[in-house]
Amino acid sequence: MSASETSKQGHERYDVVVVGAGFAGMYMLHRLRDLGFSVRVYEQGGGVGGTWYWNRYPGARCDVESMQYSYSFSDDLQQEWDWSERYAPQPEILKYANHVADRFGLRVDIQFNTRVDRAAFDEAENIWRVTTSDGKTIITRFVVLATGCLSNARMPDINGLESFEGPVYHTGNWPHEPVDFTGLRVGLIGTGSSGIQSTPVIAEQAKHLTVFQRTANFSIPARNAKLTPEERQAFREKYPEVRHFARWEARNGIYTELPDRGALDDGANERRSKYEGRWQRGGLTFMSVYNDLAMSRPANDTAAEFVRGKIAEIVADPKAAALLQPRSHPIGTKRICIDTDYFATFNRDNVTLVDIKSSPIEEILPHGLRTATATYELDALVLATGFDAMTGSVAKIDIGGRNGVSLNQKWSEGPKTYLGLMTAGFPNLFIITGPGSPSVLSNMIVSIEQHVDWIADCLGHLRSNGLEVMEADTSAEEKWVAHVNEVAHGTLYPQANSWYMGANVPGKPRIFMPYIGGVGVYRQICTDVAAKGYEGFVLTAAEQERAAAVF
Ligand code: N01
Repeated sequence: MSASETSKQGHERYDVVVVGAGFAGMYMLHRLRDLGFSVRVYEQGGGVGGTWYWNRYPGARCDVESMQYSYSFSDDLQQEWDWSERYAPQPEILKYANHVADRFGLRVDIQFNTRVDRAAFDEAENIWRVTTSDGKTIITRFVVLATGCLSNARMPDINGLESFEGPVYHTGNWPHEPVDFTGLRVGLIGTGSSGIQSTPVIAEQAKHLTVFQRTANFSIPARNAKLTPEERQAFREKYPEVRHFARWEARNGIYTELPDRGALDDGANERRSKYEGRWQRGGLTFMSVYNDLAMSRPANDTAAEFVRGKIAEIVADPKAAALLQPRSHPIGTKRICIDTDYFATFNRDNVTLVDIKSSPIEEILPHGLRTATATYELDALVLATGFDAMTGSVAKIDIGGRNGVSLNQKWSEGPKTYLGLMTAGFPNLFIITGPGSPSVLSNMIVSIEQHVDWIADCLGHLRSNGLEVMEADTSAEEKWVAHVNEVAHGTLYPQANSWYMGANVPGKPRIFMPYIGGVGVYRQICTDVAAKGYEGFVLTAAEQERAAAVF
């Protein structure tokens, strides 16, 4: 257990406060404790697991294969844990998170059911004062925000929502008790990953399911299956290669073959057969069949057209098929969805697709919903309407930096960071997988481990060199923000109204938030920055008389 101290005013005092006990917060705690820092983690949920603690909706699974969506920091851990399926269901991922917490004795340093409401930097003392929902003020030298990118569920702004008399569920904040839709007429709003995963499962149970679609989305079959002991073993044996590849070679942190050509380098038959192969294989690697799908519209169109053709083959009703064919954005520029029988679900007699683009929802009624052209009787509502992504959970904390400037003020025109790790004016405040880092464009655990290791090494460096304050340099930050922007605008991504762009939240600045340069390139940049004495950061020595008491 980490040692903590108590200040003269009676406040608990730690070297590091970590906000959030998801995969990032847990590993951060583990690393820092091993280095001998005193650490306290505050978690608003009642358990570990972060996004996997909250997102319990029917059909919730990870879209990265389970053998890869797992920690790599402990070989014992990756050798001993048995994933049951190619894509682990949410309860199994949560079980894994709990196993990690127990195996590494993490719980003792995590305070659950406690929100961090405020963090204010004291410039005179070079400390942070952190205020929690249980009314305490904690003093700490460093704060690490491990608050997650998709953890602030967004309620849609629809007239009359509060008047609905049946149960209303948000996929991102699902009850812990079982939800039974048997015999009910269910309305589901939203057709992103969450809506696409939950639709087939709810359709199996509900008397009738009406899916209200504003924007059609591209989705690839998961081809989920049980993992055999032989498959698991084969994967375990090649873990060194898999993990190395995921960290350094793959742009998105996922082990797969690297494409050696663009889509138009193959003739139509060859191209179709490659897309077919990936479609049959299933999963996110559909997008890495060619190396230019994210860059060239003509190349991208070939993949998009292939998927639209598949939808037309699967969905029996031509009108429904046409509505389900995405045409608003290039494929992959919104997070591609991975499904099990999503499109086929619209062939069921108890499922109706309603286009709310041409006929928007006007209001929710006590027992249903009215669009511009029809009224639907409903007993339960499912909102799969997404998140205030990447910045939403950070924005909920009142964070005050130098000169009394709040982080929300600083980021009012969009998040600005140096390497996604720190933001100028907020010393000793680190962000894990923040805006400006590959984050949500990657296998999150690969990016989480890279950030945690970098931050842990960095705090070790500060301690061994008697350094008290670390801060992003404003001009390094400006250059990085410009670089992130430039790289994004060299791709097709900004063409979509995606949550990557903040476009799903009215009033949110339109900025492409994650760094799209690839996890390997980014890792090298971070490694080089550290090797050059944390170039682009300002590091300040502890005052002589305080130096001994810093840690
Ligand atoms: O959210 P989304 P999500 N009226 O923002 C619609 C990860 N994830 O929870 O596109 C009507 O993608 C909105 O319509 P539109 C993954 O990274 C991963 O599904 O704005 N509709 C859209 O259809 C994913 O990308 C996994 O026109 C409204 C939907 O709601 C991210 O989380 C599983 C509306 C929101 O889609 C977010 O996915 C789940 C309104 N007022 C999530 N407001 C896996 O690992 C919003 N919509 C598999």
